[in-house]
This record gives sequence, structure tokens and C-alpha cells, in this order.
Amino acid sequence: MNEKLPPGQHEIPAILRWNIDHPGIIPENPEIDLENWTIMVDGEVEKPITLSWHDFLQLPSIEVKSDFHCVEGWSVRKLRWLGVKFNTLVHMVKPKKSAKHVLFRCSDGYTTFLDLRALFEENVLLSYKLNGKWLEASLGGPLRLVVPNKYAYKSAMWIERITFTKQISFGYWEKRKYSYTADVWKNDRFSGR
Ligand SMILES: Nc1nc2c(c(=O)[nH]1)N[C@H]1C(S)=C(S)[C@@H](COP(=O)(O)O)O[C@H]1N2
Ligand SMILES: [Mo]
Repeated sequence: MNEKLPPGQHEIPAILRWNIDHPGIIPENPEIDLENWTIMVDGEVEKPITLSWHDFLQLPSIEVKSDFHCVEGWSVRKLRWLGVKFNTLVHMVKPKKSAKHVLFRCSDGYTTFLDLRALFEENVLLSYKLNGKWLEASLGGPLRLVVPNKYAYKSAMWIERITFTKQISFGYWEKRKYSYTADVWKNDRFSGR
């Protein structure tokens, strides 16, 4: 983990972000029933899969400590995320050569797109525990993506479907002038489109 904060970021205590209003899609957290919860992984892959919550918890998990940077300038540091490496899922579904990008769809209607290459980094997780506790709904539980080197709008909360695609496309904030690549170390906030 990097000791420094990325350019243009300031640290806030972790507790504060519960009070931050995310100008997302819906005002309340979506209600998710774990009995009926599934995650679907499809698109440009050899083996599309749908996993139940029980199935998902059987996958090998690891804990990764990382900082979390919102494009609005706040960062929370040293979060311990537990979850499944995105790589693990990649090995299961076997992306075709044509797969270049990945679309994340969430229960609140939110979407974000990432380069498949960016998701290969070892610290990219599909996470369900934070600092030793089950991830609460207000922080994206039961399952969220965590991509520490990208601004947090890439860290999709309440994931329900992951689709590998040939073509680049844009998600919720990427359509609203924010960067597709969103590299926190390059201060890469806006698309310039
Ligand atoms: N599904 C979904 N995921 C989302 C968002 C959202 O509105 N809906 N907001 C994004 C933004 S802008 C931020 S800063 C982080 C907030 O995560 P936190 O609640 O853990 O701080 O979630 C990201 N993921
Ligand atoms: Mo954000």
C-alpha cells in the first residue's frame, strides 16, 4: 500500500463517510434478500455463471488493506477488505480474446465500466467484509467491487451482474463527464469529452 495520498486528496476519518450523501441513483440503500441473491457473470466469456450467496462464500477469499479515494477529494485510509479476487472469477468464466471491458450492474440501477486489464491487479476484490465485519448495506453490502487505484465511483456497490464486453461503453458517472480510466495516481478525474 502506498504511504502517500494521491494528488488532490485529503484524508477524512472512516466514520465520516457514513454521513456523505452519494448523489447516486436512489436515496435509500436497495433492499437485498440473501436467500434470493445471485450474481451473474456473462458476456464475452467461455463459461457464463450465476452464483448464489452460498456459492459465492465458498470461493477462496483474501484480505487486502487499501485506501479509498472519492473523486470529490476525500480519502479514507487503511481499510481491510475481505473478498474474492477479481482474478478468481476471471479464471472461472474464462474470458474470450474479444473481452476487453467489463460492465458492472448494481441493484440501485448504477453502472460502471472498467478495462479488463485494470481488474487484474492483485488488490481488486469483490468484497463482502470490511474491517472484519459483514459489509453493511450503506457501504455496498452484501457485495461490492473495490478498485483501490481508481476513484471510488468505479467501486460499484450492490453488484448483481458482471458482463464482459468487446466495446468500451460508459457507466453512470462516465456519462456525466467523469474519467473512464479514473487513475487516482494521475489525478485523472474528468474525461475531457
Ligand atoms: N451501486 C452504486 N455504487 C456506487 C455508487 C452508487 O451510487 N451506486 N457511488 C460510488 C461513489 S461516487 C462512491 S464515492 C462510493 C462510495 O462508497 P462508500 O459508501 O463505501 O464510501 O461508491 C461508489 N459506488
Ligand atoms: Mo464518489
